[in-house]
Amino acid sequence: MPGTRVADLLVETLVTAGVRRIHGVAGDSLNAITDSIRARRDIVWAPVRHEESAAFAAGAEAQLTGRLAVCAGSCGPGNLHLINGLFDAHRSRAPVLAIAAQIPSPEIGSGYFQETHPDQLFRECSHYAELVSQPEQMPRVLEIAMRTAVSREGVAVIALPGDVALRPATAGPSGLRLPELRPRVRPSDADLARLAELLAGATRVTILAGAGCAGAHDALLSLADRLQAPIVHTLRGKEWVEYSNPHDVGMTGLLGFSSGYHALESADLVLLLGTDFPYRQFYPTSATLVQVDLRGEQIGRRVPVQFGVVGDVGETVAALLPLVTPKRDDRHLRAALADYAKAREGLDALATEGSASSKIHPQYVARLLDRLAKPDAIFACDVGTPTVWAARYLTMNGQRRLLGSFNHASMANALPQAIGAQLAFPDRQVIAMSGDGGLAMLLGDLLTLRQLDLPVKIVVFKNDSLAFVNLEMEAAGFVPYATDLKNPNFAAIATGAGLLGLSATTPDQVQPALRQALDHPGPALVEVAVDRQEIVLPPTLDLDLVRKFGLFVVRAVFSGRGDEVVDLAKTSLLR
Ligand SMILES: Cc1cc2nc3c(=O)[nH]c(=O)nc-3n(C[C@H](O)[C@H](O)[C@H](O)COP(=O)(O)OP(=O)(O)OC[C@H]3O[C@@H](n4cnc5c(N)ncnc54)[C@H](O)[C@@H]3O)c2cc1C
Ligand SMILES: Cc1ncc(C[n+]2csc(CCOP(=O)(O)OP(=O)(O)O)c2C)c(N)n1
Ligand SMILES: [Mg+2]
Repeated sequence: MPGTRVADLLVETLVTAGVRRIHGVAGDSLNAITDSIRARRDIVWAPVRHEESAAFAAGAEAQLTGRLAVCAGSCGPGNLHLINGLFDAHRSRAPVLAIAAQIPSPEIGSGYFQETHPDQLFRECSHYAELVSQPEQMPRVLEIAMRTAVSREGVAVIALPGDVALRPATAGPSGLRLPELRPRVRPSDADLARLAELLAGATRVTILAGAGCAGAHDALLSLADRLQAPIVHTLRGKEWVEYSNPHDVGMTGLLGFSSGYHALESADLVLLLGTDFPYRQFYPTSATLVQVDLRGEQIGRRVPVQFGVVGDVGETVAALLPLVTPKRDDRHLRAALADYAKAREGLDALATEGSASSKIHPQYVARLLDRLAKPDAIFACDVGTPTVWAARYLTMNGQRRLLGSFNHASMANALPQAIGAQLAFPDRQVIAMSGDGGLAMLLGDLLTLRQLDLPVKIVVFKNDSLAFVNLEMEAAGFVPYATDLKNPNFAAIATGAGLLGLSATTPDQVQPALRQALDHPGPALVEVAVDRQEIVLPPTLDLDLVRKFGLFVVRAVFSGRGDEVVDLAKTSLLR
């Protein structure tokens, strides 16, 4: 491409690799890139109002499509704003390329206006972060970054000074095609035989299934069937594991069900499949632990395991199945399923409309949303109590998707993730479950919905507080402080921003408002005044014990005293 600029080469390389948009906020140091995009029809600039939203949107796009997504920020503060969303993408293993424009190259190192060092700044939230200091590095450095993001599943960053982007390219495009298919990774025959032997020697096997089970639903169920094993899932495993699953006994963890916890605790062997479940307190204390993970470095990371194998869940289970002797005794499975039915009943009892004068239960809002949403809806839930309601009341079905900031746990993720989701899937229903704190944090990007004409639906759980933090404070024995929110009328703000803005303040208004919003062809926001006192505790116990146990768990988890949780569980409070 003689006569083209480095920026043109960059854009051409992205397009060839299948990239169709760059999320970002324009800026002087990005001029060459935006100008290059302006002249083309096969890629667009997707403008947001805060670069953090751009990174979250790219992360969402990458998680939903499994393909490389791209975001960009101008030099200094512009790309610095990307950082939180990039951490989220990286920890979610989303292949994202961030283009961090840099100050003019002759000024680097002088403490110049807006000077930062993106190649150093983003090191912690990326697999690769390099400065392009001369045209001769392009397109090679860009291609290395893209390949790294895709094959190592995470973030890669290139820092590109505005002046270098404007200089003539010295090479043509290489026609890079990104690897799309995963290699088939399965353990050795000897490892599979050992795995089968351990399974054969156990009488009560429970499977803990995580995000690594994506695409392995059938294999997972066949294995569980053969082992008469209940399947407990993690939050990131929910969308891949829970649906059409007669072995499902719920989630474990702080927001999980007591049945999930018990199914793990009462097993004599727990098989960890594609999970990096972080809370050590919730791993069983006496069972043999056996782990399958695509990445060797993940094995035994949370708790010591007796045996671990490197492999893709689907491939490993398929190769293992012929070696597994079917188990006949189904007592462990039956007990776990009965436990789960009880826990589920307890949760469902909380998701009711209540009397006309009662406050709106947030669980009811989530349950209604679940019922009213389309079979292939994409949900994004904010960190805070919306994560709890999503985990407990959304039903996945193999088509629906659930995004959150599950590993990084940043607030304000839902709206920008919904933006990325709707751009990638214009014809699907996209629903953000936002906290009032979370929505306010990146409120500016409400404007993006009109700017880009994205029919995203936002449901705001308006509890006038940072409720999740409130709960943490109470649980840890603090007097709640600094958690009250003086909220605006979000529906009016939405209306002012050109959205359909609705509010529900009594239980009977919730259903009509949600229906109207979901049926609306454009973007819509429904603020629901939910009860802020709603307790986020494991159900199935009488109220007093729920309080005691729930608060105790919260306290123990957040203070790291997990052994006490286990001790408490041993006294059978959970039963
Ligand atoms: C407020 C809040 C509360 C939360 N409470 C809970 C809770 O109570 N319970 C809960 O479960 N989570 C909870 N979470 C989420 C939690 O923090 C973790 O994000 C989640 O548990 C991780 O799930 P995972 O282990 O399945 O996914 P990841 O952490 O993403 O781990 C996936 C693992 O699978 C491996 N892998 C990927 N692909 C494959 C493959 N094809 N084959 C084999 N291995 C593969 C990866 O290498 C990795 O080790 C909460 C989050 C928030 C924000
Ligand atoms: C960026 C960021 N800041 C602070 C926190 C700590 N934090 C976790 S949940 C939460 C409250 C969220 O409030 P809101 O969005 O209103 O949801 P609620 O729990 O009230 O439903 C806070 C402050 C965080 N996780 N991320
Ligand atoms: Mg709130």
